[in-house]
Amino acid sequence: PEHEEDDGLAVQTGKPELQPPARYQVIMLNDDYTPMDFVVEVLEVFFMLNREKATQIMLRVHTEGRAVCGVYSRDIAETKAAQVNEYARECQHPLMCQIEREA
Ligand code: TYC
Repeated sequence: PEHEEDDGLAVQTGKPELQPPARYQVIMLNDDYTPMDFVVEVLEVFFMLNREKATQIMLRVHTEGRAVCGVYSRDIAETKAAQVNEYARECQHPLMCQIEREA
């Protein structure tokens, strides 16, 4: 027939073409200058964490150098990291977030 149904598999590889959207971790990095209270506030406001969870993550960043604040679609992760970095800069703190694609 002239028209075949799309079976959802790529021609070359035979693998499914529709992948679930990739997930991205927003990772907060330690520094020597940003006040702990400021980091906790950022985690509460931008990642919707309660005081207890925000404090746990802040302390993990402080002791281990970095920690995951949340996992999102690429757009949301990029936006959250940019918002944190912009807000920290406005407040003249070196606090930084970056994003990493999950394996
Ligand atoms: N290390 C900082 C201090 O001693 C606190 C801090 C925690 C900074 C977490 C950044 O992402 C961070 N004041």
